[in-house]
Amino acid sequence: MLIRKTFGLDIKPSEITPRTIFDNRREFMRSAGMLGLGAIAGSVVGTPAAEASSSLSFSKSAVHTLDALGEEALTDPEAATSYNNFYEFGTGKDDPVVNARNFEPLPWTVAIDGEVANPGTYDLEDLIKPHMLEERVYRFRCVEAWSMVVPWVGVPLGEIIKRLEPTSNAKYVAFETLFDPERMPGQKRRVIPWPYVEGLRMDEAMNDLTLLTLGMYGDRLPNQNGAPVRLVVPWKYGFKSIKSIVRISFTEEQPPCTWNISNKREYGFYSNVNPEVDHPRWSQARERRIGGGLFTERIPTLKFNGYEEQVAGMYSDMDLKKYY
Ligand SMILES: Nc1nc2c(c(=O)[nH]1)N[C@H]1C(S)=C(S)[C@@H](COP(=O)(O)O)O[C@H]1N2
Ligand SMILES: [Mo]
Repeated sequence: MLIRKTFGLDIKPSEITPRTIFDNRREFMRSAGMLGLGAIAGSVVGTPAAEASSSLSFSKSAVHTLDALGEEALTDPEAATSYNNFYEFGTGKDDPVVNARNFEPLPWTVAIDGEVANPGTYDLEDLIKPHMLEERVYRFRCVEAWSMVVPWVGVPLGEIIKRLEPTSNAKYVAFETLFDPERMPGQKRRVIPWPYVEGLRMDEAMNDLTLLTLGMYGDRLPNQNGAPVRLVVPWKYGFKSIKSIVRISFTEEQPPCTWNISNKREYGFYSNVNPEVDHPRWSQARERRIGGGLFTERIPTLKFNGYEEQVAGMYSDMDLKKYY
């Protein structure tokens, strides 16, 4: 069950840090016995048009809590922002936080094209501004069997898609990461085909859980986590949650996906979290929450990462062993 709470709070981004938000939240969780208090900055000050694209500010904020998470602890933000997969900044888990340090994500535009009534190149702020920002605490499960629980901040992708008005031919949504080897030095080596691409079926893209994400822990996305805008698809393995998106295309055919192209046998298009279907080289039955130290016990992985109630209906007539 989803509980939606909305409220407006006017704090300037400079007045909050991820750490204080995190600590306040833990304090609140302890006292109220639940997850869900938080706010992302909302200050739309009369920014001159010429400067609008180098800042990101929003007038509204909201909190969206998944009560299914119960009292599961949030992952330490230190861990969630320093143990990353982001090959554009290196293949090691501790590479992105170092190599993305000088990446300047703003200004940022997103190209919208394909089977859609409102194509164009949108400034990120213009794409987001008409919508309500929400904070959502989601489990996030990498295909490599580590996981985390993160308060993301963003807009349900479906709301933006509705505004862009896809045509009746649009069956899929494709996403593309920035390709700029000078700014993303990992792209100087062809470890995977560049740019990183991903895709969702239209109903998956429209599902209320799918979040076009701009922040985490009450602040903007750190570069290593996919600044300034990424996808978070919590019932799928982490690689579907593509970072630093510069293009969203509406297509009739199933679009290519980076890991599926690179290794079809190991990574399918759907990639729903499924403890019953092992990766060819390891079990998917259990996972390790990051941030808990070396001896953290592995916990059972949940089907659809625990979001079965919200998403299983989309796959009811599909053999999930075949469509992995
Ligand atoms: N562009 C791009 N997006 C990406 C990746 C990447 O290498 N490049 N890695 C993916 C993988 S495998 C995971 S698990 C998540 C990791 O997100 P995090 O660093 O915020 O935990 O990002 C996904 N999105
Ligand atoms: Mo991953």
